[in-house]
Amino acid sequence: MDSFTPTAADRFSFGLWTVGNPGRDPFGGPTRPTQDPCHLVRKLAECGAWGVNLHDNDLVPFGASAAERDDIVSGFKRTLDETGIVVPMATTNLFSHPIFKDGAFTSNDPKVRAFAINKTMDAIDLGVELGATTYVFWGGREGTEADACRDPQDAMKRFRHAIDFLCEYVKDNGYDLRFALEAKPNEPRCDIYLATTGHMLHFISTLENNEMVGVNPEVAHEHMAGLSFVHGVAQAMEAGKLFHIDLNAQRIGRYDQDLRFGSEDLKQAFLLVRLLEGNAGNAPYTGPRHFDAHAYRTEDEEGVWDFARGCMRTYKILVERTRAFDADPEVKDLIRVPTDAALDPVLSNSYSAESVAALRSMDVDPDAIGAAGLGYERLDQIMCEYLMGAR
Ligand code: GLT
Ligand code: MN
Ligand code: MN
Repeated sequence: MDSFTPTAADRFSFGLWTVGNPGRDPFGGPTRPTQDPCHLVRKLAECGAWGVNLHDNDLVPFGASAAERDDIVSGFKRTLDETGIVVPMATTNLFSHPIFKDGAFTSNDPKVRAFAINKTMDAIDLGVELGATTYVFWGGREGTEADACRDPQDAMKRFRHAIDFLCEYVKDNGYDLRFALEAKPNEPRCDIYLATTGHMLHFISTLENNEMVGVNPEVAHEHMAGLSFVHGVAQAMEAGKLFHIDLNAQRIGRYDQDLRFGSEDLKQAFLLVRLLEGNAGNAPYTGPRHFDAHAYRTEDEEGVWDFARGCMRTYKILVERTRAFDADPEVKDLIRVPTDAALDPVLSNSYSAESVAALRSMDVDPDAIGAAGLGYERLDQIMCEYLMGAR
């Protein structure tokens, strides 16, 4: 036990599909046994996690009878009660069964779309029964290889219809549940619709019940596209739309690696934790810290728990490191924002004749400003030194 040992107050969660991943990949079968969900919950509790998330079929197999479902769910609920582990988020598996091979909500076939909406209503009921207040939509199969198969505009319309319909389902049932849409650029499809968090944010603004829909950005998914995850998350936070987050690690330009949090691109992880914790004076993110990551295929069960503890420990170490960075007087000095009594009101108030006059008569020397250094080399080096433990 040390100050980096996780507690329930940290609100760390894992998916059943993450710590339960048996190490299968496209080139080989499992390298470790499939674990019972109740066993995974007990082990998560032992490791200091607070929550567990699930797809409908992580718990209840596809095609199970109502009696089988109820039996499984009551056993799972008993384990949740015994361990104190909560279910903050739930989602639907709309990607494994062959019926979804060409998408779920965006499929050309009305039978597939209807099946997907119906499956999601059942999975929402399950999630709510287990206590979930966030519902994630990851459209893994909502995309194409042979792009001439449908007009992508129709895909947007169908996806919108499904989300609008399901928002009404939630309201109709009086559920306390918000939706979080998760973007991914590709894999398993050649191209997936709504490829980035930015695409999702605009799509949400077109929904009938847009106040109950936000985003669930994933580190790996934005990095696959070579984008800044921190900028995407910040845009979502600024819009009041960061409802959930999938933490993991990923090298740019590769398949979806879903690696242990912080194990690649530590600098981005540092900046992300700094943003989520609100160290730079911004409003912090208050939702669950969810790890959507997998242990290496090389690991046995013990390695899976090393992986889970590693995700949480790295997050907590980065909380401490980022706080130290922001408390450093030299850093404070380097990031101090200059003020200007005449121009600050002009730049924060809306358009007026006075503002135009103030801009027309401003006292700005472009050459002097252009010639002055900003000290960002020093700033970034200090950040690297905090990361390396040299400061
Ligand atoms: C799947 C995917 C993840 C999503 C999960 C939720 S399922 O593992 O790779 O990114 O968050 O559906
Ligand atoms: Mn994810
Ligand atoms: Mn991923």
